[in-house]
Amino acid sequence: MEKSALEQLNQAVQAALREARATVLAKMGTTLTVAEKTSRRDLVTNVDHSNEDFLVAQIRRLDPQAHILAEEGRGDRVTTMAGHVWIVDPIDGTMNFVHQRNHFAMMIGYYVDGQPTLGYIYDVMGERLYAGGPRVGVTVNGRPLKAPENLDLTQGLFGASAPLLIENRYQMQAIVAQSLGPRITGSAGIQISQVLTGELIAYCSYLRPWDFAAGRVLAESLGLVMTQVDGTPVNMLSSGAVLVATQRASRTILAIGK
Ligand code: 2AM
Ligand code: CA
Ligand code: CA
Ligand code: CA
Repeated sequence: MEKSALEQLNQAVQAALREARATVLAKMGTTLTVAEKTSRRDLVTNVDHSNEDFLVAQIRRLDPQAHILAEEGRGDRVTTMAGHVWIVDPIDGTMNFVHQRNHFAMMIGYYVDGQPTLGYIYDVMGERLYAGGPRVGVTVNGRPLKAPENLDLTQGLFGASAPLLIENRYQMQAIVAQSLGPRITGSAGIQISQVLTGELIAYCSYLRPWDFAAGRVLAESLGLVMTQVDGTPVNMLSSGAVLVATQRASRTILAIGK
């Protein structure tokens, strides 16, 4: 794709996300319909559904060749990364959305023949839209975002996930012990955005494709590293324990986890 076409697409997706934010804010003033998916800790609301409907329709309008993988099932059955693949999480941090009315995000990742191309993390209440990709650069609310400093694990706060830390999977307690301390927000999108800005040195959690697709595009565009916690590459079509970190922290963490 021509760079100018990609830049135009980037602006159009950001406009769609701003429109989605306004609708979500309006719906937060009404009574939410909340349902359990697999457990009492795994929720979905009418806003997850309606926002996914909206985002999927916008993507189809902008890219008639889109294959869409969306968390709540509004998209297509995507079995290959060939062609134009869009990966959508309409509300990331639904538990926070329901119980805090804060600390949740919308996420979209766009891959062309498997190549990270555009990514979006929208911190709705913080009103921060992280957007871009390797060819167009990364912005926050339209202003260029500088790559975070390449600090090591001992020099930063560690974005953890409660289950991995409590169950001490992948030596998580030893990893956290070397950092300046753990932080747990309950939204992969918010925590990955904090790695993009350098507020966190790393983030590690068991995630599904829509939890990490957008973050991978943005992280790699800023010189950060996203792999599985065993050091193998992430697979965009399956779940895994995913680590996103500065290059130095990634090396240190992968060595501890071995
Ligand atoms: P979600 O809100 O879009 O489901 C903390 O729960 C983080 O892990 C959130 O980003 C959440 O995304 C994600 N997550 C992934 N799988 C989950 C599950 N089975 N239950 C709850 N959260 C899950
Ligand atoms: Ca969910
Ligand atoms: Ca999610
Ligand atoms: Ca979600």
